[in-house]
Amino acid sequence: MKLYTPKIKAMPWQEPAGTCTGSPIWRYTENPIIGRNPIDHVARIFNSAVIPYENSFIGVFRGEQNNGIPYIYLGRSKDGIHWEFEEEKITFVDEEGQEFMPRYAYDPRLVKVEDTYYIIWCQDFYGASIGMAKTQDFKTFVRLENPFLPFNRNAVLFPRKVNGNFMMLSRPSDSGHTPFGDIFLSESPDLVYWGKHRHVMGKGKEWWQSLKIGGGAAPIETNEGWLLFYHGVSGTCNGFVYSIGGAILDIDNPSVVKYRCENFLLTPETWYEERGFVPNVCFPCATICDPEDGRIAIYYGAADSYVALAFTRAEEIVTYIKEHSVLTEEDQEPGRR
Ligand code: BMA
Repeated sequence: MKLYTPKIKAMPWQEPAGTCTGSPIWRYTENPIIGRNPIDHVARIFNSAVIPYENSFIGVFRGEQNNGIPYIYLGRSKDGIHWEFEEEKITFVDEEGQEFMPRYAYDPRLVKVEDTYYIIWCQDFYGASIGMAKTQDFKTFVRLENPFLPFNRNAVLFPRKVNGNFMMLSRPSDSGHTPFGDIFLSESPDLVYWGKHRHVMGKGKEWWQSLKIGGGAAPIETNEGWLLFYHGVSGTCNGFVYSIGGAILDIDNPSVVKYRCENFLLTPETWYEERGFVPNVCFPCATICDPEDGRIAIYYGAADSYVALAFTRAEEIVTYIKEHSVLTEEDQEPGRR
């Protein structure tokens, strides 16, 4: 099993305390790693993304301010577990360097492609849609054109170009608490013009992902294909339940799903996942991988209130996804036109 991810010096890690039940993913015993009121005027941090940076870690965090408006905050950590946040939200600028803030910003992903870091989030663009910015030094954050028309959420950039183009997953939606949603793929030569839109996968027959799905962490390149941790939602009589699912996409044609696990990999069952501002939410947004030994740390938002960590090993999780793979015809085709 090979992971084609950048070499790292260290990563957050804990061996499983007991045997895993179900999938080979285990939670960090000190979860949640970010608790309530982490910054003076921010009530909750959740659904956030991190990346190794200069021998330590840096991240973009969804901070729900006391007035209820979400913005993105920068955080730094030596170990990927204990985080220090900047007091002020990230200031985005336009190409001329003038301040250019979205009205709100939530669920950021953070992906490095070549020598640039990209932040992709959900914002108001006449309704919920995708915003994007780039940085090389985590001091200046230049906003890019909005990649998609409204309404859209859960955009996830691939960590490298495929067939010469940037690739992005997204989930077209409505402007509210969308009761539907499939994952689509779009390509761009320049991060301005997006096209060649293809369907990747739809909601599943399985109850835990039967309402909608959405991209989670940036896909991880492996010798089996792109390993994708995504979220799957079921609509219960008492509201939505968000679980973590796993799939492997074709390396050269990521709109083709090679394997898709019929079981959830992680579903709300601890107090910090079941209890909070929105109960029963496990929302993956980032991973840190060690290509030397296949360790993977998964960062996920819990109950729209906390950030939590879970761990797995590439070999074990890929084997599990393959052994429990159930594909629909739609999953296997490159997408209708
Ligand atoms: C989705 C997004 C996420 C959130 C989830 C559960 O629509 O808004 O930010 O975690 O709902 O509330």
